[in-house]
Parts: sequence; structure tokens; C-alpha cells
Amino acid sequence: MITLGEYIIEKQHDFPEASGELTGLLGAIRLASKIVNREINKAGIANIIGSTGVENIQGETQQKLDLYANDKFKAALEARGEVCGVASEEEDDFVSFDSARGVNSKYVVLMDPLDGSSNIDVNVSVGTIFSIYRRISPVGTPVILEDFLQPGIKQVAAGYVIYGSSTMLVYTTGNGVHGFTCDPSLGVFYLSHENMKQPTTGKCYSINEGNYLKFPLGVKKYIKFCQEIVPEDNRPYTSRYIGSLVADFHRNLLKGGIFMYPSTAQAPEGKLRLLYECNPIAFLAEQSGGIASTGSKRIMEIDPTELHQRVPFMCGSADMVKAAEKMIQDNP
Ligand code: AHM
Ligand code: MG
Repeated sequence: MITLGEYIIEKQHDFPEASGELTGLLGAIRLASKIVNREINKAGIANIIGSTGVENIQGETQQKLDLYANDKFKAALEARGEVCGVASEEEDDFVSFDSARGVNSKYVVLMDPLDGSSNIDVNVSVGTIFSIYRRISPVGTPVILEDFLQPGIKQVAAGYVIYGSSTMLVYTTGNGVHGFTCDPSLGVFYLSHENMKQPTTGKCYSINEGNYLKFPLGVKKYIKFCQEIVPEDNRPYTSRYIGSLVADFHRNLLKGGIFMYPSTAQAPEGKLRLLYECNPIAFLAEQSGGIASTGSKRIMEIDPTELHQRVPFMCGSADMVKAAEKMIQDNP
């Protein structure tokens, strides 16, 4: 039984220049995820479900647990001193950690502290998504916006925590995707899924079909393709949509499948955020053998222009994403 902490230290040797900072940083994420996990498990009995009545900068109502998770992750990252700043889906602007240790550290973290948070009220899986970059501004100075506006290919590490029927932490540092399951009695994450590989095809498609009439033609055609009866190609695929990106991605990672949140007539850039959701999930998708795309462009090659930028998103099993991309490109 290898713990997450032991595994990270063992893998640190893969990076000759490693100084232990990334190890410390992942340790902070592990700690905050255990605190958030404990709170989520009490959701029905403590006064923590429901909304705060406040909207975030993107006009979405914040849930109490959105703010709780945001505070815990921020506090753990600041206290550990291995991060010079964070950007979060729940913060208007990036946050600079200006302590002596903070300004002297080289990493920034971008996060969606509690993704799919409206699912908590009904006891459905939610997640935390994180993305880690090396700063581009000089060490020893406060962080700047450009430290956060880097394309996904510059990620040093990314991952998520899924608070599901069991709690798992899944991450990559560019050497495969590794999953750890939390033993709730000990509060310890153990290696349970080493080097996860997403099947090249699958039987599941995940999309909010309630938006069907608003989708671009290529997406509509792809949905119809998924529903056609072609037994030799495993079609019709099964429709599975939890409405919690981490949970939908996690299922498709293990079983094969495609997840899509395309543009709609009302939201030409879709809903999901490039920096907090799409880039980290894209890094994991690619590291497990899958693909993540807007339909016409690799997600990780997009140059971000603003913190809360949204993009149309599809990811999953390579053959399925390629088929969807082709249909979208053939039907502009
Ligand atoms: P959130 O970050 O505000 O929780 O929104 C992101 C979530 C994703 O987890 C999920 O894939 C999507 O929103 C679901 O949206 P919809 O309800 O429009 O299908
Ligand atoms: Mg989210």
C-alpha cells in the first residue's frame, strides 16, 4: 500500500531539478481536499448546503460550500508557502501571496474549488480541479496577471479530487495519470489506479441534451450519430450526464467515452472555463491517451486572454473525439 505522499516523493526523482516545492504544493492540495471532503460528507446534517445568495463574477450564484472550499484551498496553499499566487473560479481577480516565502516561490495554482457544486444539495458527486504553472515573472516579486494567462501546454501538473461514492485524488505531472483512493477511516490516500489509460473508444456520450436545439449543426449531427443503431460500432452509445464535469470525466476516463459542452446560440463560448476546468482536464485527458478540443483546436494550445475565459469543450476517448471533431468541421 503506497500512500499519495510516498508516491509523490518517489516520483520527485523523475525531475532532476526538483527542489521539493511541487511535492509540498501537492501536499497542501491533499490536506485541503481532506478538509473539504469531511465537510461534504456532513452536507445533510450541518448548515452548509444551499446558496449564499451572492453571485460570483461570472454571474453564478455561489453555494456555501463553494466559498468554504475556496477558503480552505487558498489557506492551505498560502500556509504551505510553495505558491506565489492563486486564481480561482470563485475570486474576481487573482490573489497574490506576498509573504517572504510566497513571493519567493515559483508556482501559481488555478482552481475550481468545488465544481458542480449545485449537485451537493442532492447528494451527487462533485469535485475540485487544479492546475499548476511555473510563474513567468521573476521570483522575489509579486505575481502578475501574465503568470496565470499561460496556455495549457505550460502546465507543470494538474488534477482533480472527486468526492464520490469514494473520494479519489487523480493527478498528472506529465508522466501519466495516477489515482489515489482515500481510506476514510484513516484519512489517507492510497495508490489505487497507477498509470490510468483511457480506452481509445467507448460506449458513453455525455452532453446536456436539454440544449439540443441551441447546438451548432455539427454537434446535433454527432448526437444523432451516437444514437444510430450500428451494433458493430457499439452504437447506439449510452447517454450518461451527471452535470458534474469531474464525475463525467472520471467515468469516461475509466470506461471510455466522450464529454461535450459545446457552444450554444446564447453562449458562443460554451460554459466551461478554460483555465480552471478545461486546461487541467485536457492535460489529464492527453496524459491518459485521450484528446481535448474545442471541436477545431487543441485546448492546451489556446493562448488565454482573460482569467475567467470560457471555451467550447469536448474531451475523452481519442477515436470518439476525432469523429466528433470531423462532424463539427464538416458542418460549420
Ligand atoms: P460550476 O463550476 O459552476 O459548478 O459549473 C460547471 C459545471 C460542470 O461540472 C458541468 O459539466 C456543467 O457545469 C454542467 O452544466 P449544465 O447544468 O449547464 O449542463
Ligand atoms: Mg466549475
